[in-house]
Amino acid sequence: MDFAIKEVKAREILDSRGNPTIEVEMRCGKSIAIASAPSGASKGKNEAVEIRGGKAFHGKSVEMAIENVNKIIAPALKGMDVREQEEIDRKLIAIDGTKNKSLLGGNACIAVSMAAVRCAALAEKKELYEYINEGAKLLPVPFLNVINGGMHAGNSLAIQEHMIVPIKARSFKEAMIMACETYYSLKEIIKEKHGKNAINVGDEGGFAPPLKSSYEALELIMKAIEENGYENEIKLAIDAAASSFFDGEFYEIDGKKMKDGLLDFYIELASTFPILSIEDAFHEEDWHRFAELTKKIGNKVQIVGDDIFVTNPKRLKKGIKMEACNALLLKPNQIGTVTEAIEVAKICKENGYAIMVSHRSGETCDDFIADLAVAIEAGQIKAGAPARGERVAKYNRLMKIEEELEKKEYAGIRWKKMGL
Ligand code: 2PG
Ligand code: MG
Repeated sequence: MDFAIKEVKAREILDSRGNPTIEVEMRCGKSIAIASAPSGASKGKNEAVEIRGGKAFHGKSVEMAIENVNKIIAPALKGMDVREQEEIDRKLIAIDGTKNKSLLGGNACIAVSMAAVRCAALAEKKELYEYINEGAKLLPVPFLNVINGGMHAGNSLAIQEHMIVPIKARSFKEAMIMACETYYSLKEIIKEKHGKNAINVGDEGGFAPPLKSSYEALELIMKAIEENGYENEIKLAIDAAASSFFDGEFYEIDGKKMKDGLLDFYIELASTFPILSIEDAFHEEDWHRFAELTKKIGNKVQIVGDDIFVTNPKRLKKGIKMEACNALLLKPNQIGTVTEAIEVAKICKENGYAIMVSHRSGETCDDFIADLAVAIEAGQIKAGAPARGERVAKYNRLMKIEEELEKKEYAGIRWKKMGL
């Protein structure tokens, strides 16, 4: 068997917002793998840098990142053993030489890194999740964003994501059935209350009704859950993405300006609704408020760090030390290589942090994160609403994995141990 990398080439494709992104094709022997980079709208300041520019696409072209793959990365990786993922990723890190992949581009690096894992799995004739972890069997609980706000929607909701979490399903498939049924009901409820203009969807496939507050949004979702009789099975979660409504001094949310009051706002919200997880409750440098929230309600609510950690081991370690959160949002493109993302997951496990693998608001139909979530036994994944091709690609892949696995477990069962 020939495992030497023969060819690496990149091209420009479009993501779910019509923005250009990078797709990488890698070949070793007869195995050809492709992978593409997703892209965020509510990006953390400390994420790996996406290289964009030029005239086309209003300056958003990724041609320069593509050139980096074709002219710099490809010759450097040629001949390397595709199974040596760490060596491949270390090489990318070394060539780049910056703290935030700003020379090669985080978008170039992650697409190459993902293509390499996939190519190795193909060459070994294994499924991707199985190749990364032979013993993987844990299907994640899906977090489905059914009402979009913030930077993902054209409405006035400050909170970016209002999610349903079918923790009490018996399998991943059953979780998806419950989620879809709730989603259909929610559509009817919104239509009835706010008219048919209100059922258009946002970037992640959730509805984007013209609501004024997240209380209203969560009430509508609760109604949809109750109509289906799932009030024991489905809980709620939010991603505030609070950096996007912080003006440097105040948080402006649901028509009010707050500072310390935001902490009480979340406590109140979590005592009114069955919320089991709150992500990015504060802006990305508000470490102390994160720690205070975790201290106050972290025993019953998962406090997830996204922009605050940006899947970066240094920032995660600081957070662990400060007890800022109790969970991390894992987005491989925030750090730029699969090896580093897996390292971050390891640090989480060693320190009792939960892990939620995540898509980006700008996505392609690449389903890499579905396999990754199973492989690292994250137990949680968020990939948007059960609508729009780039969102369901991940959920469909997980249903297939569930069907394939002989020994399997749905992570909802594990959450029971946390009293949820
Ligand atoms: C988030 C993500 C994904 P974006 O904030 O968690 O939902 O959004 O990709 O825009 O950063
Ligand atoms: Mg987030």
